[in-house]
Amino acid sequence: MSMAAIGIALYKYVMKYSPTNPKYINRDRLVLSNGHTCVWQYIFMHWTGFPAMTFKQLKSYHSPQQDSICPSHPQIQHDSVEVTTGPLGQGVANAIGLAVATKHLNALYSRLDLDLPDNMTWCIIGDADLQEGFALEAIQLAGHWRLNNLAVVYDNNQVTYGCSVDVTCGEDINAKMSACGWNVIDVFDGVSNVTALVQALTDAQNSREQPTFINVRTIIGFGSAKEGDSSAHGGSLGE
Ligand SMILES: Cc1ncc(C[n+]2csc(CCOP(=O)(O)OP(=O)(O)O)c2C)c(N)n1
Repeated sequence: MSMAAIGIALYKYVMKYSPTNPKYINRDRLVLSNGHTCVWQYIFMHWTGFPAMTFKQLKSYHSPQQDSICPSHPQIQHDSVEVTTGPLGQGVANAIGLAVATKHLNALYSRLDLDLPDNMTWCIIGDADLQEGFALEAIQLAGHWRLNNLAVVYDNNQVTYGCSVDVTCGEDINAKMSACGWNVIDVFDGVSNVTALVQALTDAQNSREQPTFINVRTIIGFGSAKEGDSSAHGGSLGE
């Protein structure tokens, strides 16, 4: 719910993808490192017309239904899921790997004077992805190698599983990302300002020299009775 506006900005205005030809080679890659929010991805797959993602399938989310394509973390065998995620931080490292692979292919094709592939890799993360050491190792490599075909979109709701972030973490994350060589963009109203989000995503696409970190301030459980509270993380929302 806190990422709904991010989804509209990405899926409606910026990301390059095809619901009817989901594996075409020059598509953008989307990696949901905070894989526990996969119902967000499933809903956008439904709205944008991925044929298999019917409303009936959406209702199978998190269920033991044998033919469900909506498991409680995204799995690569389903269309439009590029990477299976779940262990926090791992999607960040995988996304950086995808961006490296794209750069490598682009370098090979440049011998034929082709600037292809030229797709973006978008990686969505939550607070806890930034608390995993190996994500930070990959982040420093991405900055060092100037992977400008990569954007990390940070769902900064300052709430994790069971407590708020300030209990364990008080760093200046923007300064840290800048120090790692990233282009840093702030979006202060990430729950409703789609225009600002589209602008930030477009700026990331246009970055010439650096990967981009978009620090989006959001509110967990936005619109529900549990808005802003860590109980919105995984429990039922109630009435
Ligand atoms: C390496 C690892 N440790 C623990 C977990 C269990 N876990 C799932 S979600 C979560 C907290 C996520 O917090 P945040 O990234 O802020 O997401 P939000 O609550 O905002 O959705 C934890 C600890 C995990 N998935 N991976």
